[in-house]
Amino acid sequence: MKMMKIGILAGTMALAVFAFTPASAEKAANASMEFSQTVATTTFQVSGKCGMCKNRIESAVKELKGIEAANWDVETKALTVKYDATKVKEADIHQKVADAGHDTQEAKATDEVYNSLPGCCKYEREG
Ligand SMILES: [Cu+2]
Repeated sequence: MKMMKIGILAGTMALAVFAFTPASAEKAANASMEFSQTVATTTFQVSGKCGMCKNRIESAVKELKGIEAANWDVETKALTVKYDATKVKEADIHQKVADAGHDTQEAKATDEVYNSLPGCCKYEREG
């Protein structure tokens, strides 16, 4: 008798899960639609010199949450980042780049980090 009760209970629970699945799937779809609408793009200048700088800058930025794409141009020194504005702020991206050793207009690398860069990466600093 006890076993039968458990069987019925399990059956009811399975039915309940099944019944709620379509609704939550719809919720998830709505959530991902909202997600795609929050993607922002920013471009700003980042000091650097070579391909090693490019790797360092881009990998640092990609360590942040919510980054969709990051590309730094060696010639123009322009960093373009596609990011989810609900997960990461533009100021965080500047800070992350500075923490990796590269100055931006809004965040400066510490002398310690700058000095630890390989010789080929030591860009001219303002001031
Ligand atoms: Cu470099």
